[in-house]
Amino acid sequence: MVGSAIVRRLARENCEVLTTTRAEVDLLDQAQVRSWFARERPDAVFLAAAKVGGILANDSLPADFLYENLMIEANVIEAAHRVDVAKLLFLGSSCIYPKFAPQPIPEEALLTGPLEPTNEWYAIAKIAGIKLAQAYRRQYGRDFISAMPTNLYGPGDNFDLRSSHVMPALIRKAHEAKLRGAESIEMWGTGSPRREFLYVDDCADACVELMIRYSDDVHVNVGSGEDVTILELTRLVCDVVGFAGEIVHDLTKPDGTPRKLMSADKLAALGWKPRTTLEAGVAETYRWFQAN
Ligand code: GFB
Repeated sequence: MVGSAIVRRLARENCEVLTTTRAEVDLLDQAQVRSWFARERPDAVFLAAAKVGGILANDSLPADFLYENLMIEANVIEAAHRVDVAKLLFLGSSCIYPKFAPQPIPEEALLTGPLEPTNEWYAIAKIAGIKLAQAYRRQYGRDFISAMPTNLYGPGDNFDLRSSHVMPALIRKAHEAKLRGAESIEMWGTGSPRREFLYVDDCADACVELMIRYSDDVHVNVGSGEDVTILELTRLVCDVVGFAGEIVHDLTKPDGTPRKLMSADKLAALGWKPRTTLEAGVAETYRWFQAN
């Protein structure tokens, strides 16, 4: 989802875009990654590839989330260093921050407290990615930087109800309930956790800005600066989809972290802000879902 959005955004830049498929290069395989980099010799790298998923996938596949993300980061960052890549942007996640971090969360909150248990495996891998970028900066003078996006959504998202994040799950559930003429849809948990959402094309735009203009040790939060409760989000999705039934709770599913609104100050100081409202982004994502 993020990689495709970055490719769409790069169409407006004067550059040649190099991509590859999972079938051609398995990022878990060090030899394949090194030979791709040695052959293609990119000037700049957006490292958006990752093993990702929603709260249930994170909670039930800890080994996959930790191992695969560590391998992808280590293989790509070391390969980029070996062929003298001039700039690399690593993408992390807002779940790197402590479960009870001050809100809105400043970049400095990293490693100041215990993580949210449902996604600590993924978070540890992403923290290692930030540290890899910093370490190659420090030891080898590489211009490797990191961005921490909030919960992203948009075209190309995963709509599988077991492994997806909340946004695509709700869009699919509301759509199918509407078609079936169902009386209700199920929302996991209490609905009270707050989440910050960013449309993926806005995230891609921020990534390109950072790639061109930012060069520092400290990672940069990439968010919208606003959050909503999961219940508010569920109501919004139902409105956009046109489902007027009831919302019922599935309290056997976890809530996860109570709130993770990131401070948008650092990115705002660089002159960047998102363009897409939550309403417009959900509507666009629903159009994509129906078409695909
Ligand atoms: O998006 P989500 O799966 O992940 O869930 P996190 C966010 C909230 O939505 C949780 C609730 O409180 C869920 O219980 N929710 C309600 C639902 N209905 C649903 C549903 O049908 N499906 C899903 N998936 N959730 C992830 C992390 O945390 O956020 C990752 O696990 C990553 O590591 C990602 O950081 C950005 O926001 O809780």
